[in-house]
Order: sequence, then structure tokens, then C-alpha cells
Amino acid sequence: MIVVISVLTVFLTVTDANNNSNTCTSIVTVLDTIAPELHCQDATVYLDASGQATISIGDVLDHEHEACPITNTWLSQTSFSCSNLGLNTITVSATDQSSNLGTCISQVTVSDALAPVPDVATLPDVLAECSASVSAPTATDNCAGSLTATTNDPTSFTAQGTYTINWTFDDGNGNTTAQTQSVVIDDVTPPVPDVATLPDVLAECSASVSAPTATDNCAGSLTATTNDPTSFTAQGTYTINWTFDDGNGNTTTQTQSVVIDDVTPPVPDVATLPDVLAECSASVSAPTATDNCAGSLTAITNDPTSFTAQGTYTINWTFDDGNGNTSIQTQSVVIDDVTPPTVVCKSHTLNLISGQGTISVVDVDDNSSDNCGIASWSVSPNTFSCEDAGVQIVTLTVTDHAGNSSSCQAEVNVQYQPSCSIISVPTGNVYTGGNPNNLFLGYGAQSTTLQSTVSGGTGYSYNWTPAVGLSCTNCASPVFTPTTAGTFNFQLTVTNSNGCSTTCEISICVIDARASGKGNNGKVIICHVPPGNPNNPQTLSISPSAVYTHLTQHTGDRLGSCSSSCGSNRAINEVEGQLLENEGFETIIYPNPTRGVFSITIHSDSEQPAQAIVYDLTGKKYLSFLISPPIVRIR
Ligand SMILES: [Ca+2]
Ligand SMILES: [Ca+2]
Ligand SMILES: [Ca+2]
Ligand SMILES: [Ca+2]
Repeated sequence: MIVVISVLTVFLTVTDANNNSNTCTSIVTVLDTIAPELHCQDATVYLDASGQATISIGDVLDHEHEACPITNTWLSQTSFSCSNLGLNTITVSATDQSSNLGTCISQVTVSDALAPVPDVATLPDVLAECSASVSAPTATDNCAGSLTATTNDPTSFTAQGTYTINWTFDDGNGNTTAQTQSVVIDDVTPPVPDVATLPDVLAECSASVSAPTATDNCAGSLTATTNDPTSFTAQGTYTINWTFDDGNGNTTTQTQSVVIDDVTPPVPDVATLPDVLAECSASVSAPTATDNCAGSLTAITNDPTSFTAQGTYTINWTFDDGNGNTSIQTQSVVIDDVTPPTVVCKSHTLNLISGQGTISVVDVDDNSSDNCGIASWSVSPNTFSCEDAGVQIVTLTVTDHAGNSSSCQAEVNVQYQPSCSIISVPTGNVYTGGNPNNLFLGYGAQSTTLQSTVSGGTGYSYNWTPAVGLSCTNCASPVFTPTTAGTFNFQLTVTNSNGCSTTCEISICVIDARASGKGNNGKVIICHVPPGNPNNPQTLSISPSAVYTHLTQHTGDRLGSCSSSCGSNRAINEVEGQLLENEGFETIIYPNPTRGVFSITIHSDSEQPAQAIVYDLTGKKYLSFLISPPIVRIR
């Protein structure tokens, strides 16, 4: 429908540059055929807390050109929500009275300008002792709804401290809200010992104590530390002060007693010590024991451990562990010499002095020995005199300290018993009947040399008695010159340098053969035995020149009167055998002395062998040999 708006007369006046004008008139019927000219403007609307926003015409219509009244206007969209965020093309429409429609387009920007609102206005502090893991807070946004905060800060904490988390809520539309939250990690709980009361540590020798444990709310299982020693080797009672430290400034202390007390004595390594047996001496080594603490121990003792004397001893050994515990052990020691000495004899030659001699052990001992040592020696017999000259058997007895003894026999050659003999050697060689022991006053040799022969030793001294008629009394062979008739017995005592003496005798018969009286001077008396009448001897005085004939041709004639006699006038030139006798022992030597072969006959009751020693006249041992009875003849 076209609506006549009006009918108008109009005048048109035109004026040029030169100010010339012209006017015309026109009737003008006014019709409105022109649609309203709308000029939109872009608009921005903000969503409200509910996420809603609305616009009105005025928001998007800047102005319009319309001659006629606008009868109706409207918008293609007036309400917006979060889903419309951004640009929205809105059509603004208007119609005039002539129903002319005009439109324009407006770009309506729907914007969210509301930041999220934390659900909790002020976040509570997060308090923990050990750690915390903080959950993000939430906020509510008009568009985004429920939001969870984000942060670049850590949200998990294990270290003690106070932290601030800067939370950010972002609605995704460029709006953020910040919120801070404090986190306090503060361990105030000390560790709790796992064992309420630590047991005492009891040991005898040593202990190494393990640290106890505790449980801490933060640190978990803790091992105690201490500045005290934890290893003990010395006896005593100790206290260990343990400390549990949770590392967060909280500590718990706990004490523990340690008692090191050795109550076990040493145990001998050998249950029963063997006896120490020795013959001579012993040096006993100390036994050992083993101690639980001290280990190997060597015993000590106040008793002697070295023994040299015979006997039975007891050593009291003590093992001391040094901790007040001791063990004792005894040990017997028996020093018992059961081995007799080894005795060795040697022969000895004893030179008598002043007729006496003594031998000592060393004279006949030839290094006798004993396993343990010799206590005493003895030799018996040990004193000798001249009568013992020759070979004597002595017994050497060696005794050790235990009383064991051994003996051997040794020869002692006792030097020397002299022997002597005397012969008469008339000083002339006129035959007087052949017996040199007879002297005849008045005929033949008027003196005789008493010639001694001595054997046995050396250094002889002589003593002749009586002295009457002798040329000397201390010489070997004095000359006897008688002055009267008679029987003169002279005894010679010979002493050798050993002081041994012997005596020998000689009897000299002196017959006075001098005839006296008138006419007989110078004649000699003889006893004449008539050959035909031997029982009627006659004493004659004859000339000395006739004596030899009588003596050599008339058997029985002799010098001197028939009433005088000197025993046999015959020469004795045969050596008699001598008989040596002993009890049950008889030795016959013939001839003795001799220069050649001789015979020894021995009769003995003993079955023991005997030793025979043959000496020459000087006393020098000539030979020796063993002879075995009962009867032995050696030639
Ligand atoms: Ca928002
Ligand atoms: Ca703690
Ligand atoms: Ca011990
Ligand atoms: Ca012995």
C-alpha cells in the first residue's frame, strides 16, 4: 500500500555564481516508496554472570534515514549466551508506514568479560608434617562453569618449608582469576623408638652394639646415631646415648646399657696334665689354656719349674684371664734317676811314701760317668803300706744322686816292697870247706864281705846290726872281721825310697882254729874224722899247709876242734823253692828267683780267675797273665 504522504507545492529557486537566481514551482505529491535507510553499528555485548546477554535496537542501530516514521523495528537476535561468543551477524530490520523494509547488518561481538569466581574465597592453608599434594581449587565461571585451577608452581611438597601456590583460573575466554594458597610442611613429631625400652646388651668379652631403630612420621625407619662408642672390648658397664633425628629438627633419645663382664674362667687345653718324668732334671713348659676372652693363655706359677734334684714335685699352675677369672691345674714332676753310673776303672801305680800310700778316686777312675751326675766316688781299700806291695785289687764305687751305684775293680800296683838277701863272700879264696858263711880264726880268710842283694824299688838305705866287727853299718856290703869265735847273726834292714823296709839276715859262724900252746904257734886246729872210724873224730893241730889236704881228701874233716861246730860245712848253693800261702790259695814257684824257665803251681779253692804278675829282681813288672783255677801249671 502506497500511502500519500502529502501534496506539496514547491518552489525551486536556482542561483548561479553570479548570484543570479530563478525560481520555479512544482506540485509535488509525496509518496513514500523509499525504504528506511538503516545504518547499523557493530556492537559488543558482555555476557553476564549467568552467561547471558541481550541487545536492543539502540545497541546496533547507529541511525536511520527515514522520511517517514518507522513503524516497526526488530532484530534478528537479541539474546546471546556463551555459545554465541564471538562475532554474530545481526540483522536490524525496520519498516515504515509504507511498509518499506530496511535492514542493516551489525556485527555483534559477544564477549565474556567475567573472570571465574573461586569457589572458596580464601583458600585455606595446607598444613602437613611431612608432605602434601595440594589439589587444585575450583572456581565457577559464567561460561566455563566449574573450573580447576592451574599453576606453574609445584603442588607436591616433600621438603619442609612454607610455600605459596599461585593458582590461576582461566575461563578460556581471556579472563583469569588468581588465587594463592599457602602450604606449610612442618614436621613437629619426633621419631618413635621401635622398642620402647632397649634391652641391656650383655657380653663377656666384647660387644658391638647395633643401632636401634625408630619410626618417624616423615623419615620412616630411622637408625639411631650416637657419639658414644658402640664397640666394647674392655670389661665394664657402659651407657650408649642413642639419638633418633628425623632430620626435621625433631629428635628422640634413648639410652642403652652395655655390660661387658667376663665370668668364664679359662679352660685348660689339656684336661689332665701328664706327669713330667725325667731321670736327671726337667724344665717344665707352662701349659696353655683357652679363654673365651683372652684366647690362648699360658699358665703362671709361683712354684719352681726347673728341677735338678731327685724327688717328686707338684707345680700349681694358674691360668688368669685378666678379668678376674682363674683356673688352676696341677702337674706332677718326678725326677727319678734309675740309671746307675757307668763306672770305668783304670790301673794305678802307687808309690808309697814313708811306707804309706793312699789312692784317691781319680787314680783309678777312668772317666766314669752318670746320666745325671755322680754324687760320690769311693775306692776301697785306699790306703796301702809296704806289706801291700804288688798288685792290689781295689773297688771303685760310683754313686749317683739317686743312690744308684756301680762298681768296678782296678789294679793298684803298689811300689815297691824291697827284698834282700845276703851272701857271705870271704875276702880270701883259701879253701876252708866250701861254706862261705864260716870263718876260721887262724886260717883262710879272716873277714868276709856281707854282700847284700836288694830288689824292689830304688834309693836303698842300709842298716846293719849289730855293728860289732862290721866295716860299716849303713853300706850295702860291709866287711865283717871277727875277733872272737861265735855265731854272729847280722840283720840287714833295707829301706827303699818308698819307705818300705825289709830285713834279711845272715849268720856267720866263726870258729877259732888257732892252735895255741908250746910248739903249736902258727898251727891250725882241725877235726879229723878217721876214714875207718868215723865215730871217733880227733882234734888235731896241724900245719896250715896240711889243712887243704885234710879238708879235700878226708871226708868229714873240718877246721876247728871237733867240739866246735857251725853246722853244715857244706856249701849251700841250691835255691829252695818258696811257698806262698793264702787261705784256700797256694802258689808254688820254683825256682825263685831264676834266670830261666820256672814253674808256677797254683791251687785255689776259688773258681775265679786270678791275675799273675811276675817281677824281676829290680821290681820291674816282667809279665802278667790270667790264670784259671782250680789247678794251673804254667811253664
Ligand atoms: Ca567468563
Ligand atoms: Ca617427624
Ligand atoms: Ca674368661
Ligand atoms: Ca744315674
